[in-house]
Amino acid sequence: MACVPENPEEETRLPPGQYVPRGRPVVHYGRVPAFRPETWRFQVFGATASGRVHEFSWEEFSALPRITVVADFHCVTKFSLMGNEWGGVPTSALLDRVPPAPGVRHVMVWAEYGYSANMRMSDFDRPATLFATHLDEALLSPERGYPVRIVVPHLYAWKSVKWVRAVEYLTEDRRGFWEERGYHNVADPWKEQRYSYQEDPGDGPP
Ligand SMILES: Nc1nc2c(c(=O)[nH]1)N[C@H]1C(S)=C(S)[C@@H](COP(=O)(O)O)O[C@H]1N2
Ligand SMILES: [Mo]
Repeated sequence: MACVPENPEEETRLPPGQYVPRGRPVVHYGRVPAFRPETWRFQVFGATASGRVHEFSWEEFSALPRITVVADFHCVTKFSLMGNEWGGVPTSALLDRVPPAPGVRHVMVWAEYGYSANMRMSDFDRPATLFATHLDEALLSPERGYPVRIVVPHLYAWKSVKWVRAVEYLTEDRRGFWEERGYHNVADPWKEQRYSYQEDPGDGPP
């Protein structure tokens, strides 16, 4: 007997090669860091327009404008989490507060313990890309990135860095943690850009 999806529309929302798992897997490399609001800082460094490093305390970061985004989430290991409601600070608010220098085309997002992911400024700057503090109206749980993770819903989920501590503005592209270890520099799930051997010239640093 053919397996007919209950809601055919849900199926067209799945990028090629992805499936919806039973549970809601948590995935990361290494340990879950502790959050200490007094010492926590969010740094913006690299090619800022001012030439200076900008730091937000937890209080300052919490005062930034907020949005809600409903989006699906696609891990390169092929599971997708559908219809997540993320709440947090849009990347546009950060770009307004700390403008990049004119030549910035790429961004590196840094987490606790040195995990990182690079992305094009055009992906960072999308209206649905945000620094999420909430998932489905609750504070993020520690293992999902509390207090802040970036969510880049239109790229594979390794770009959605948990426990974000810094954003680096780049005038030249550089590979992050998984991009250095054989994963695709751009990571568009609709094009199945999983591995670096699939990259076309121009997709990544030389
Ligand atoms: N800091 C950090 N962020 C990370 C990772 C990681 O190892 N460290 N793993 C990524 C990967 S591969 C995925 S699939 C998602 C998983 O998010 P989830 O645990 O909320 O499902 O987090 C991403 N963000
Ligand atoms: Mo992943």
